[in-house]
Amino acid sequence: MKTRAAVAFEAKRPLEIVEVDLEGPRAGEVLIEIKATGVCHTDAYTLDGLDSEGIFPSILGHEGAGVVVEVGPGVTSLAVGDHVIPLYTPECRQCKSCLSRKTNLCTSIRATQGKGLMPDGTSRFSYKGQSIAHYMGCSTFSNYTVLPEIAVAKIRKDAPFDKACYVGCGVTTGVGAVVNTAKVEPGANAVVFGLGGIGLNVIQGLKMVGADMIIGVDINGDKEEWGRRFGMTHFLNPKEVSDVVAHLVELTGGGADYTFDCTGNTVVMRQALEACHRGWGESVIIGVAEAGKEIATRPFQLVTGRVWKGSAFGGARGRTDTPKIVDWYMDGKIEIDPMITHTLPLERINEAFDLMHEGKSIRSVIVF
Ligand code: NAD
Ligand code: AHE
Ligand code: ZN
Repeated sequence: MKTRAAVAFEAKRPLEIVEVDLEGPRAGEVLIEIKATGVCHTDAYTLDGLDSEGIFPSILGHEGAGVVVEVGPGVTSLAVGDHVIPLYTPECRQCKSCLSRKTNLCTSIRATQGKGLMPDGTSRFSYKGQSIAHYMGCSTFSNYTVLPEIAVAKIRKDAPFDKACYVGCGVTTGVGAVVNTAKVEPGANAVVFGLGGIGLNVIQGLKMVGADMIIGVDINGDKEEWGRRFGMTHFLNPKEVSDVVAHLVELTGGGADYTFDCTGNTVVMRQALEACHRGWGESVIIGVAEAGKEIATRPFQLVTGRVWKGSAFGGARGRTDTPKIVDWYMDGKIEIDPMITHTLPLERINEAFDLMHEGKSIRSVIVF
């Protein structure tokens, strides 16, 4: 079939809206009509050529929601008409990682996914006879896309697509980092670095679990109002203090119980670790750093009890947990609507990237 898609032909070049060819689902795969997709900073990072796994040409996008329109042979858990969220972190429930119960990082199809291919080693997308790579196993910047059944979460039918799509990455990543990765307890104090589409979800997760002091840090002063809207109690603009770590240690009476990096900046990651309380403070890295960047700190920081952790997709097991997060939204436990600052048609998708880079959006959602 033909489908309209925003194609990343080359790094650092705007996406082009073209009609691409899409092959139907093979065994264990489903065809999904994408109804809406968010634009995450990770899409921008790959488009900007900063991703060591970046492949061009490809169809980016990994924060979608849509409807199953065709199922391939052997598919048992999904049916035509199901409302779904594509998962860049699948959940096969059979691999070593899934069975370990220690991680959400299902490894069953990670190798082909990282190469922009379906599990059988081929792409379903092409343009003028040239193969186009899938992205993070999702390619939600296409009106139709194909995914393996194990990488699709079935959600309730009354959830609006243009909000539910955000659960496909940003909401789950932020709230999940608090609930699943850090397991923050009521009364804890926490610092969140970077108040964008992810950081604000960390803040609302902290509020939800009853954190006491919730400090937001951002170089964009406009983000203070946004943070306070979702439960932030204190704000710090690093441009206004000489020593960010010393300031935060002082403010928290010795250091934070939990810190979260939602910037992808390795200097900030170090600050986040060092702003943790001696003996027990835990720092969770969520931000994705540019290819070639490395983190550093004095080992003494860890010897004296601070803990450095990472979190991918909020530690969520996609097929099991995302439907529950959609329920939390529908039941009013978490908010999504105010964070979606811009809703645009596919033809205007490059504006979503501009708005993000200019710090003018929290989340832009593309509707088909
Ligand atoms: P965003 O652009 O919406 O927000 C980033 C925020 O960080 C902005 O408010 C910006 O002003 C702020 N910032 C930038 N540099 C800063 C600095 N030096 N100090 C303080 N604040 C600073 O991006 P987003 O969509 O929220 O994504 C944030 C990061 O999380 C990205 O690196 C993205 O790739 C990553 N991410 C990771 C996962 C995961 O599973 N680990 C999932 C989604 C996104
Ligand atoms: N490809 C990059 C790593 C990118 C990365 O860390 N991705 C996160 C999700 S970001 C969503 O917005 C993730 O889930 N990582 C786990 C995984 O298996 O990719 C690189 O550095 O090569
Ligand atoms: Zn994302």
